[in-house]
Amino acid sequence: MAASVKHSQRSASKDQPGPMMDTRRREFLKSAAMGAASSLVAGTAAPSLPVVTADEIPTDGDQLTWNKAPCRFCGTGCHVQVGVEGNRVVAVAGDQAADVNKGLLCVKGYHVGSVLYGKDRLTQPLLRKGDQYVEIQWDEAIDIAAKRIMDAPGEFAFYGSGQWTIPEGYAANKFMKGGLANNHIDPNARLCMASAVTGFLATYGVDEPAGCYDDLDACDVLITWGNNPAEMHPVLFSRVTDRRSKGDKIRLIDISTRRTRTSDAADLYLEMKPQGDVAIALGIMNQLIANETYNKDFVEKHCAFRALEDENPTLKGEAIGEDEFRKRIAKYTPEHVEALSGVPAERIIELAKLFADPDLRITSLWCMGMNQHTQGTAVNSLVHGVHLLSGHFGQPGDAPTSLTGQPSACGTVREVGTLAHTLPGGRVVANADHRAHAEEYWNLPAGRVNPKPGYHTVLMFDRFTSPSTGEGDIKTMFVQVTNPGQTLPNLNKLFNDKKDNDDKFLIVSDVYPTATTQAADLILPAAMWVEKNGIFGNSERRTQQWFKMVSPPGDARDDCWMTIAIAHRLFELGHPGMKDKDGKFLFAMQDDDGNDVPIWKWEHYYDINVDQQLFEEYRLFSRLKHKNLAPYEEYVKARGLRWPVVEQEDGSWRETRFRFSGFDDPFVPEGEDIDFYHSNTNDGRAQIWFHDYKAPPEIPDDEYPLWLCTGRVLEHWHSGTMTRRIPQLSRAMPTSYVELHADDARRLNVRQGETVVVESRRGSANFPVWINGRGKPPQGTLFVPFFDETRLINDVTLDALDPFSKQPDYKKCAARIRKLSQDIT
Ligand code: MGD
Ligand code: MGD
Ligand code: SF4
Ligand code: MOS
Repeated sequence: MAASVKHSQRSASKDQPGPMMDTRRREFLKSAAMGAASSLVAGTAAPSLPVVTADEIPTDGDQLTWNKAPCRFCGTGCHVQVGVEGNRVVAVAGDQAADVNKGLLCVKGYHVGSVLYGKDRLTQPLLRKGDQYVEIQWDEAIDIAAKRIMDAPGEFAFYGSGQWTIPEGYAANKFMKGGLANNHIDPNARLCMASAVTGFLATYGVDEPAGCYDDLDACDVLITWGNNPAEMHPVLFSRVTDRRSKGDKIRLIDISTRRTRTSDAADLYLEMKPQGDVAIALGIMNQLIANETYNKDFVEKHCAFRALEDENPTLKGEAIGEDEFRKRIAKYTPEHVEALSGVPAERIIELAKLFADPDLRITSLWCMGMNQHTQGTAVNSLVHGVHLLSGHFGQPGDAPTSLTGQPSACGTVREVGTLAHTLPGGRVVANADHRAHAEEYWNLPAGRVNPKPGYHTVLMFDRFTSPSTGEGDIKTMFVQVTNPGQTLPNLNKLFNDKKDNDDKFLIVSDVYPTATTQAADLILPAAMWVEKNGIFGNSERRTQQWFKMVSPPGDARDDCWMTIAIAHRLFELGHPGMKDKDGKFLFAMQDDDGNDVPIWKWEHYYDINVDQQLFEEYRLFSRLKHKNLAPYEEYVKARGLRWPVVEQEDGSWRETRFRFSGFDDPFVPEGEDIDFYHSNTNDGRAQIWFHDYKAPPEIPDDEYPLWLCTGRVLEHWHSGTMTRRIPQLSRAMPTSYVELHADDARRLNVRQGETVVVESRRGSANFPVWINGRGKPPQGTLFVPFFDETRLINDVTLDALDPFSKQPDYKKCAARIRKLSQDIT
């Protein structure tokens, strides 16, 4: 287990109490944050918020060097100050100069330094020989990977991550789409953000939120649509709840399928049935129209109405008139919505009244509840539609905001375009002009980039591990910074077969042994976080840079280097795609004096700043769709900048907080209040969509009578590989569990703490029971977090997809519970 990293124990800013007092308060906050979990069986904890106060950075005494970095964990994008002594991270403090967190951190951020120091870090490349792994040298490892690819370049797939840094994702994307002319590259964010992307594209014609975190400082009402920011974006959430202690009147409304810590902090908790969000959004629009309380002026000037085509529906849909919209929405009366969602009709009317009030500022937040959804594209579009129809858009505090979860799901996946159908800068492989631009910037012969989208995540694994037809045309896969062996849905279908299939070759780069490395043929040890240079892009379009501060352990190396080294080996083997138009290596780089630097040799990788060179090249793409980025050097100075970042007459660089709003966005023409300048209808308008409610893909029945929802907890990060190695976090939340309603427990005759089997039509796993725990699911519903590799809930989950985003629904399927040693109860 990890050696603990100290936190600086000095007093915080001037309005906080002195050192002694402050330390005690901090300890109190820390223990309050974690108390619930350690008492898994003992009951509930106080609903205090899991945020720890700022530390002042010690400037005297200690021999520490301090440097800034974004936190390794969530999409909030807090900045930390990292204290290094003798090639070791020994202290971490909240960064008071950072706009996002102003010195605050949650428990994960507070302990982030310890992620580096788990005792079982991978330090040497490992090759599978039968049942054994043997240590090999890097040259051999790179050679093996390159030769597998060379044998069948079109049958190779790259599975990446929203935890890739921007240069890592950019290099992987260029290697695949520009080098191999193979679009089989997709990231884990397909499991996470894909429906948010399709929702933005369908509505505004361009991806990513218009608003930013400043909305949380200005809103009067905050609505959370089935997300739990109190645990998943804690510092961000505290930005709102802190306003209450300053006397601000702010109304928090939590719409959710189970009671969470976010519900505990809310003024109003509305419990909905799974998929009820679609009906609720339709119900609000129904009332705005029926009562003529929508914002006629805003709609007339800035919006158009749209719906899916009757036959062969597409993401673009077709125009419908306002009359047609009125006709279709008429059926979603409050009573009908109550029947579909379980939320009382009068509450729907109340929500509609809030949106009808032009004097309120209303912000909506959502995350996985709306994205991991077979109607994910629909519900994302509908919630944007509620804001557009009511005109709650484009002023500080009035915003529909989709949160991202991973530290760089926006930066590396959406902006760099590492999805199977995208190119950097918000562009797509299917568009000839977009391909031509990519070929120009990459100096490639015309026609190199393949117009056909590659396989999305679920299909990629289907074609690799357990093809529904034939033997599957993906023969070799490279997995970087993600752990699909634990986190894909329906693992028995999509992953577990790999273990017995020697024909397929799995290359995995990770920092620790995981459920995925267990099935790997070649394991590559990676450098992580401040062991390398990096850039992340957070939820509010903020791009954040950091420098390498310590060396990685043993022979662990940067992911970006691995990609470039494999590309260079392919170049040596004569793969034509690894050359540009002039015959030069795809990733050829020079130093300031114009000398070639062999960056594919590890000993030369840090002779120059590879991140900077890749970023400057990538920056060209950012200007094509008004996602302008500043030069690398600007990010070195700042605690992140929100794009579009545009150069001013005095040579300074200005970020944008409110996109499409005339008062802030430099791309809105002078004198306009709002301009949707990437409108799908080419007329500056956003689309208000109509979608019908559809039932969830699997519904409890006699055989599997319970709803199963899965998700996360405060202390752990996804598959737990990092946080379970941090003793403080692991002690606080040692094991996964199943949350169960007390009445269900009584009926099923199971007790608090007893281990039960949770099973579905696809598989099963065992969990201890937690009744009246941190989250409280309603009767007939279970909740299981997925961080525990000893209890794989994804053997149970469903792989049903949204038809447009191809994102699976991890939030609802039919399940049952039985006692470990008994038949079905
Ligand atoms: P989850 O636990 O995945 O969290 O952040 P969230 O989305 O906030 O989602 C659980 C919620 O889904 C439940 O509260 C439930 O109400 C809702 N839900 C279930 N069914 C439905 C439905 O039909 N409709 C709607 N609208 N809601 C429904 C996820 C985010 O967290 C992500 S994506 C990542 S990548 C990060 N991961 C992460 C982590 O692993 N640990 C911690 N501590 N923080 C994290 N932050 C990020
Ligand atoms: P992580 O644990 O974040 O989970 O799923 P994953 O991305 O699979 O995996 C990151 C891996 O990278 C870890 O194994 C870590 O040890 C390793 N790592 C850390 N730093 C580095 C580095 O610098 N280099 C390399 N090479 N490796 C590194 C997340 C996925 O899970 C997401 S994003 C979502 S939204 C889904 N949510 C979800 C859910 O809500 N419910 C259920 N049941 N399953 C889910 N799965 C999905
Ligand atoms: Fe890190 Fe997210 Fe916690 Fe901030 S809120 S400290 S980014 S885990
Ligand atoms: Mo969750 S991409 O991975 O934002």
